[in-house]
Amino acid sequence: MKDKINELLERVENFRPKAVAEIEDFRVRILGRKGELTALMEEFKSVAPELKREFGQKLNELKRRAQERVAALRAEAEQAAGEASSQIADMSRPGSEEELGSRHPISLVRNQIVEVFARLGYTVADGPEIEDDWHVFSALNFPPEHPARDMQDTFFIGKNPDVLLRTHTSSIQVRTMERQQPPIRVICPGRVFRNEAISYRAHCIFHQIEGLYIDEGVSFADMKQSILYFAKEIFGEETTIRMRPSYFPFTEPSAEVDVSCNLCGGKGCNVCKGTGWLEIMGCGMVDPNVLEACGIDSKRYSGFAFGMGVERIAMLKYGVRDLRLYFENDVRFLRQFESAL
Ligand code: 2U9
Repeated sequence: MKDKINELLERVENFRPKAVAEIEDFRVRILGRKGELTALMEEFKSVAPELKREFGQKLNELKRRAQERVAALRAEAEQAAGEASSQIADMSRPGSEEELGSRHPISLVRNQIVEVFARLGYTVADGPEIEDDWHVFSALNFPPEHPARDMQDTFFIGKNPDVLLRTHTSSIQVRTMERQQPPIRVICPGRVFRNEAISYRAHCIFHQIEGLYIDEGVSFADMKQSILYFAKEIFGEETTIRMRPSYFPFTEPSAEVDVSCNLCGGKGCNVCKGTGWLEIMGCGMVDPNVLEACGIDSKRYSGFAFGMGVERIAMLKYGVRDLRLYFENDVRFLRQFESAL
């Protein structure tokens, strides 16, 4: 019996509940009517009279220690619960800090470009990413055999050759002209899709911004001045531009626009490959065939259009060497633009 008392005493002292409910279970198991201590009390009745005093004292001690332990554990649990609930109720506690996100560099640059043209009176127009042949190719004077119409360059949806992902945002301008007579001054930002191998300078999904200005008497000189203003606003006041003759089905004459390299000031470096110039966009006077296809009188009206890749502008502006970084969402890259407006 002595061993049983000692063993139970040890268990009482070492009892560490993992949950509040275990305290009551423990009390019932030891002190309850069918508990271990009650059983020992029963056993005590048949103890020899000369041992009764010693065992009686030991049993009383065990009972006292078990009751004290249960009371102490209950008090501890109540205090912990009180602290938790008072923490919730304390309205003066400082709140936990919310981590703020930041704009993606492509969004930042798109917004900057749109703002520059908004200052020149352009409004933003939008259109569908899934398009038809007319709005992406035919209305824009693409001949039937043009390579851009090929599966190699354009993503078609299913087997219907008239359902495709737009390869440029020009389809938005076509839709604008179909809806509205001049004067038209729109800026069209959006995602475009081309069946291209992904590399440091190309991606199958990228962002374009195109612009269109149509009115009576709009000239190539107007286009040059608008693009010079844009270049200075984006790359700095000291920036100069040059135009090189080019060809697009939808503009005639057409040109490619370079800005003076803002890294070397035009002297030549590895970014501008020693030329002092960086290509930023294409532009041209809207081909009369395109105006007519969209229901605009080409004898009365003329206009210019331009187009650029936002990733390319953002690469040149921020010195990013690999276009794939814009699509990987690595926070170590994105955090570098947190403070940009
Ligand atoms: C209409 C009429 C004319 C839009 C234009 C360009 C020149 C051009 C490229 C730049 C790099 C596309 O992202 S890129 O590959 N764009 O060079 N785009 S003129 O001309 C239009 C558009 C719509 C109705």
